[in-house]
Amino acid sequence: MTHLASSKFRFRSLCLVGSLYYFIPLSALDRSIPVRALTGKMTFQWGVAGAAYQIEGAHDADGKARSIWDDFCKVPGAISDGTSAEVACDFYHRYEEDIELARAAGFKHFRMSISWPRVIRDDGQPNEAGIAYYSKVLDALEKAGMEPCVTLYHWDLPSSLQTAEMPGWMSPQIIDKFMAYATLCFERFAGRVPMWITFNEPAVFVFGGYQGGWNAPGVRQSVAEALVAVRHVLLAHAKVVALYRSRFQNGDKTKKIGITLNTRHYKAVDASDTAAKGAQHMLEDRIACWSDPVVFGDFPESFKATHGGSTALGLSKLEQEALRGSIDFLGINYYTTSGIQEDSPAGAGSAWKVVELGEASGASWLHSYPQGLIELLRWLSGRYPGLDVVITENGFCTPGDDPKAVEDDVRVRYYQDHTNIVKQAIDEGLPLRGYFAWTLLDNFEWAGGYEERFGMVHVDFNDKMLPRTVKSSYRWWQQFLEKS
Ligand code: PNW
Repeated sequence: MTHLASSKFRFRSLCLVGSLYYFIPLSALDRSIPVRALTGKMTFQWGVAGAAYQIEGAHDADGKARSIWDDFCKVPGAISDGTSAEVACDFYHRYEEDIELARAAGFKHFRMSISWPRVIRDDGQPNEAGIAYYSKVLDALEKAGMEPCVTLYHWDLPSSLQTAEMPGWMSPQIIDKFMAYATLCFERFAGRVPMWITFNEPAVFVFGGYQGGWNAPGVRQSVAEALVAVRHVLLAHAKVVALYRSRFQNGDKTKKIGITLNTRHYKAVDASDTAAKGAQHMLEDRIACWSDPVVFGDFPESFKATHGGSTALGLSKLEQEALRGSIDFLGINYYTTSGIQEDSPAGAGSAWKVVELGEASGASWLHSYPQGLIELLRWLSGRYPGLDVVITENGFCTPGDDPKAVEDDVRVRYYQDHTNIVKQAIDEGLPLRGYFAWTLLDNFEWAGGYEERFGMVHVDFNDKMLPRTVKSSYRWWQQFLEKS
């Protein structure tokens, strides 16, 4: 295994780097800003989620331009099993049968992403063939009675925007590029898409792509440098939401736009003050650093203090105004929880460490800890009263070579436990509006290649025909959704 090979694992373990934080006092945030709860009356959404790059394949079909992930897969050691997503599940050619699988499971909502380099050519002109493909996918969803939730950016930046002159999300020019791309998507698809997500997991593609280098484009630099990309992502989000609201949403409460964050709960596992403060610190450092700006218009004080003096985090009044209230719902991807435990050198009383909780999976970072989900939802609702939350991903990983791949009882149990928590959260009155399972098909798991399976449908990647076989978890969903 080369240095980059365990990239995904290293991202997750980076979360542990510096786990011996010292408590930084919090200063009060402005909680007076009303959040826009647009979805209050909607029925609960049960859906299944996926992302273009992980399933589509057809990497150069019909005029598709290259993406930074196409390039990254060519870097020796970047992907743990040396594979790529050139073919993946070939969803591009098989979307009809796969959408039928999702429909037959009983899902009424389908989260997908648009591949930017598929719909815009490197010369900036629309790629009509790529646009036609998404149009057909939306038609198929409509026919199947499923409502689309579309993510604009699930990590596959066009390679032409990641060059020496134009370093991707590090460049301020990316904001206008993203606006042009979003404008095209809204113009072509907004009439058929009631739910949009600007970004999927900005923390992962910013810190994985522009700091640790374990995600595309594989740039390694300091956290302080990567904060410039954090800033650009947030400003691009605000601009695109303003565009959507003024030209496409027009006050229609059935249309929504939000952002999706990678979350985990950070739970104090002893009664010490240190653990409680450590957990709060991590929740702000990893989650509120994105959600505070899009709700309140600024970063948490603790985050600013951690990165003391970073000019990238200084937002002007205008920028704060643009960001404040710039989501109709908060998307959270929830998979796991980390425990926070006091770890004091004798007498110091202020250091803590991260410990693992729950049942292990086929991915080192993912331990099943369902209780953490409701605790995180409570924390969010305390910090952002009335803000609608949608779980945009939740799922479990089994190893690529698992001999019991199709009888995936562990995944059944994971879904059972987490949907129980979802029901409990609804009963408790938490503003949880939807849940999307990750994911329909086994697929290309980024730097983990095909060694990690998250699907409720097995795909045999060793067979050229890529046969699909439903797993026990798929049948479990079928029964569950029939009753819901
Ligand atoms: C998500 N964590 O990433 C992505 O949105 C998907 O594309 C991916 O396939 C899925 O999870 C499974 O890995 C995550 O550290 C990254 O808790 C990090 C975490 C969770 C999810």
